[in-house]
Amino acid sequence: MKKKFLGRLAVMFFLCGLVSGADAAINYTETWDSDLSGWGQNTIYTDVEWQPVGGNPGGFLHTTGTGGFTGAYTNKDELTGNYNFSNFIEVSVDLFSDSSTMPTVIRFRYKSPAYNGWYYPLGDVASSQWQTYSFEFNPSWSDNQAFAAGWSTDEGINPSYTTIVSFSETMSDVWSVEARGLRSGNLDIDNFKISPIPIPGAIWLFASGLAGVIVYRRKKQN
Ligand SMILES: [Ca+2]
Repeated sequence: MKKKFLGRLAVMFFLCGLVSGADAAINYTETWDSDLSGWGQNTIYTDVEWQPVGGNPGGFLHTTGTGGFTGAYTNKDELTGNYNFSNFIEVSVDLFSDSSTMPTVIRFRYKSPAYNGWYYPLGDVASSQWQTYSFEFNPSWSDNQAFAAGWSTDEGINPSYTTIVSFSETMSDVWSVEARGLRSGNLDIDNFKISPIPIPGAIWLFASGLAGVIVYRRKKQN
């Protein structure tokens, strides 16, 4: 009986480990309230300035492009690497285009600057006010699942670019994250957030149920 109890205890500790493991996957949130915070120009024709006020709220990134694109990118540790480990599944960002509407994508490059990676089109960013754009994904999707969810690649548009890398390969080795405006002009960026899978309620229920069983068994023994 004691062996059984210890076995159950081991299972419970294992489950607690799972829960805290999921808990360890944390949100990344960029508010730009003090500086550029590791983000910079996404093309050599883009100018990225940190502005202390006028964001949503506080500081924000003000980008101005003249070469047919604008926006900013980062390859900070928190946003790169294997998304299967970090469990990232959702992106949210506040955008504002102060000239006129700006078609914008969020792009994830694979491995190095030599690869274009995959991007998700957010549509035309509004010119009248800050607006939140968000989308969900699964790092293990097949290419067809990613395409069906609205994702795209530059290679799909121009086959002369570098070798096509699958969506899941890209998400297993992300080199950079970028908010890219698809024409010259202004794109302002604030509150970039990427979130992991929330702790499934079922794990909590199962763990607490198991704890209940153990308590019951112990009482029965006494
Ligand atoms: Ca801000």
